[in-house]
Amino acid sequence: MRTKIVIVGAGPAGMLLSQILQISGIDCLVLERKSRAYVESRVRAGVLEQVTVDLLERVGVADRMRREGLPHDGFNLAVDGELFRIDMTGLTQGSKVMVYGQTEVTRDLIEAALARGTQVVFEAEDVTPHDIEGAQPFVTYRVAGGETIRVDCDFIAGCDGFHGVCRNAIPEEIRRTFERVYPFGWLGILSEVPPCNHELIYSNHERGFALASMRSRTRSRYYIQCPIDENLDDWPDERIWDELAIRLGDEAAAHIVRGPSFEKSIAPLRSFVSEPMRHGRLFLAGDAAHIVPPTGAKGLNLAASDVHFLAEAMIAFYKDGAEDLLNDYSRKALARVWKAERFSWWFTGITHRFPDRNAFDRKMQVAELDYIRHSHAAQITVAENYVGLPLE
Ligand code: RFL
Ligand code: PHB
Repeated sequence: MRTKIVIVGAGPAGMLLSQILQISGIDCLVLERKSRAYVESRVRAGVLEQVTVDLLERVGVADRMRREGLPHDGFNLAVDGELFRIDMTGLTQGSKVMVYGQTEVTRDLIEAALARGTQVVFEAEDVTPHDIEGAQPFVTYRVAGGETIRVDCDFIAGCDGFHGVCRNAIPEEIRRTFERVYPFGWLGILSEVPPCNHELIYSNHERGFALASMRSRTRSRYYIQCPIDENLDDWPDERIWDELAIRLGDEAAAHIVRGPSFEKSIAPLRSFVSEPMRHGRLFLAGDAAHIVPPTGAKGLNLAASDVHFLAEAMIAFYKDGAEDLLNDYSRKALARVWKAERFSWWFTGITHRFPDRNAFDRKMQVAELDYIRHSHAAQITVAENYVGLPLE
């Protein structure tokens, strides 16, 4: 079997890439380890930058997002329960973000891909890239324990997330990794109740960070910082609601509507980058190459901007054989990745409680948030990063 590009992973990075290529007339095949139902039910990010929205528009997968997504032009920061607003749209040249769940983005992308006839193999086992340093790379996989299938291709796109196989196909002596693991996690819940505020609230509280987010006008997403080894059984819904009410403060708590959670999980926080993002005929995109802590809502958006750069490079290659964009992919993508890493690390640093920090450090956090509250210049910096830096 032969195709131009084998895409490993049917997450947002892989599915977006497949759709841009398909529309551009470039054959591709997507190989996904999990089932369609599993991929479509993973609950993750919720905030889309304009860059991501534009890409979804471009591949014709924006109808439901336009109908059901919530455009936001501001968000709130809180210190010990006192809120102040960052007017994203007023502080940038009119930029907004779109609140629309990653679960929905993935569903829309998979549905569109299948309708368009894109080949997506779910439950592909033992997916393995081969000969990435040569001119004729190929990928092998199996379905339901059957025979090994070989797919020859021009390029392999490693969109297989942090636990995928593609990153490790780059020889160890070429790869450099940079990492910070945070000594806490986020306990997140989804509940079918109206959000406590029409905009997000990121709260720094003595007891730890809290975030009030949403999926729709009737569905709330809340997070609280917790120890990484916390047992979910110790967090019945009532305890989570009580903690949210304290950490988000009286003003927000007055509007919290409690209800049963229908999803509850703890996510670890990590900053991670693997360089380079290209080796030979293998290109990495999204979580396969980098992870950010979720505080800046950048993970999914970085996956989308990587795909933008990679798709442009592949389209140029098939149009007139030009390799300069392919050669520049890693540099270009990493320049944006590192700036989002910096923002997510910084935002995590000023909003969370670190077990090894003392009362002085907390005073520094409060002073920094107070500075942001009263400085137009500081607010512009926060807003321009939050809405997403330009692609160049
Ligand atoms: P994904 O979404 O992880 O998709 C990778 C896909 O590759 C498949 N795969 C393989 N397929 C074939 N063979 C193999 N050997 C394979 N190994 C893996 C996987 O099954 C999967 O379908 O990566 P992608 O496409 O790069 O997208 C990135 C985003 O998903 C990610 O950045 C964000 O979701 C990160 N993230 C969050 N970002 C935010 O902006 N806000 C959030 O609130 C937020 N919450 C989260 C998150 C990531 C989490 N993870 C990864 C554990 C919460 C969690 C729990
Ligand atoms: C979410 O709604 O899941 C969400 C929103 C903002 C973040 C992280 C997660 O920074």
